Amino acid sequence: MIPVMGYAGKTVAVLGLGRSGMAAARALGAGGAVPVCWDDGAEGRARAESEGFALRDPAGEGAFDGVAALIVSPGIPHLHPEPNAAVAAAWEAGVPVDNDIGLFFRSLGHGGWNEFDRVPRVVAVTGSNGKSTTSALIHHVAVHAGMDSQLAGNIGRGALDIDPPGDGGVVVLELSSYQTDLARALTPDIAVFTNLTPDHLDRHGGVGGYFAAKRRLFAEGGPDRAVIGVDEREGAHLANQMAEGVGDDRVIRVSSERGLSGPGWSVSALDGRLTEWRKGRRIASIDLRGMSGLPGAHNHQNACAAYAAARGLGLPPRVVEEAFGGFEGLPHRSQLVAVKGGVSFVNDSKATNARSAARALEAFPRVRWILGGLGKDGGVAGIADAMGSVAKAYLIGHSAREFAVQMRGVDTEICVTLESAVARAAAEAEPGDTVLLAPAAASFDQFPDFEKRGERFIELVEAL
Ligand code: UMA
Ligand code: ADP
Repeated sequence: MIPVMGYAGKTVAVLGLGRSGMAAARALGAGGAVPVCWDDGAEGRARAESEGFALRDPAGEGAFDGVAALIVSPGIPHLHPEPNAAVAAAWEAGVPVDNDIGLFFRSLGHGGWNEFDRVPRVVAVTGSNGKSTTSALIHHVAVHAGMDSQLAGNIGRGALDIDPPGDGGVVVLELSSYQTDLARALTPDIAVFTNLTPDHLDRHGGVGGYFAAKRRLFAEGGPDRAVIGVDEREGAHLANQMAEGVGDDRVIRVSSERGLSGPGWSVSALDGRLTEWRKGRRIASIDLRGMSGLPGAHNHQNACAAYAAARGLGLPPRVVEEAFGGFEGLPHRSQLVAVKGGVSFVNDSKATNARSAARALEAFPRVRWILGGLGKDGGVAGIADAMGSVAKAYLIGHSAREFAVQMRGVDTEICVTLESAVARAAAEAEPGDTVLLAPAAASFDQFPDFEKRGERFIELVEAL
């Protein structure tokens, strides 16, 4: 755990008692602060009480008297669509609002760092898609290279939960827009922006607010190295603003759509061949096509970003290449579950928005596509161009009919449940086909979360 600095002897309110809130309460306590906790759900409150934390309803009369800060969990709205009542009360009382990521950055560089030969470094990864894969890949490469690396943040483990990094240690943090929007300190050594497509727009008041939240990672003086995906205009704009001039290699530009070169620093992968250019010279290249843990152009983009971050950490190209070869991918992201009778079954349950599902479709030549759930704004209408590989679509969940109407020219069948969709797709699949779960929708209408949806898919495939 990273003890929180700067609040010793002070009372700090913690709102939300899930993974990040509980980690924050413990870390505040370890740093000598007095956390007073609240969760709008009884389960969260019981969790805090069982660990001996005091409860205080922040919406109550005088709740912020003597309180130094309010720490808010990422899942709790702090601005849009409506601020949580406790956040609005903190504004009224003039109490600073922060989150566990802000606490992490303000607390990390203390302790015995003066004695270290090599100061620990933080790599922070944000973007709309590919954050978890890119973060996990950077961590995997760092571990392979013998570095003492820890992985945390939006990937499931609270940032304050990690062990204090030692001499030469590395922390890889995956950060969502909810986290970067609110943190009062954001000072990574290497910041990575994978890409930008609309998501979570209700929480950010539209795409402008969403981009503004993500780009906060690159503000405040800027990181030592900025790794930026430039395939969308937001990334191209950000890279341009971060660089002092054409040869400024504090910015590493990344693309999976075109080959980059020139006087700056870039990493691109056209048709699966990753190439690094720096100061007008080609430095290295890696063939990504045979790497089973990194299938498809979207994973080549992730590989480029991870490669650039690893180079920013000072690792040689051949060490990164070796590590890539041993990367098995993450569960629920282009995960090969089984090959039966020449048919591949792939679990991409994490494809919860249309753009990520489109990328998954493009990674396979002939697809029997299982999709549906709780669709997002616009459904799948915007990704018609990516449906060329679809032999047939099997629709499930709340959005099944809406999606079917949007898929003109594609053979569709409303299956309603995942069970029926897997059975139908398996029965109709021919050798060479891929049965792909890439829902383009959230899971909450039929499953507790995307992980349970993916696990059920695996069970059904195994039972075939
Ligand atoms: N709660 C309230 N009031 C509200 C809403 C929620 O009190 O109005 C309480 C709930 O009752 C619950 C707690 O807040 O007890 C949950 O907080 P949370 O939703 O922030 O969840 P945590 O368990 O703290 O997990 C969070 C991240 N969750 C979200 O951002 C939604 C986790 O990312 C992250 O791994 C974890 O912190 C540790 O850093 C998950 C996620 O789904 C993987 N992220 C989203 C995504 O990837 O799309 C952004
Ligand atoms: P995130 O953490 O940003 O949600 P993940 O690495 O968990 O990203 O991948 C989520 C889904 O997004 C994957 O299942 C895959 O379908 C898709 N995906 C992964 N990387 C990319 C990328 N670079 N661009 C677009 N889609 C991607």
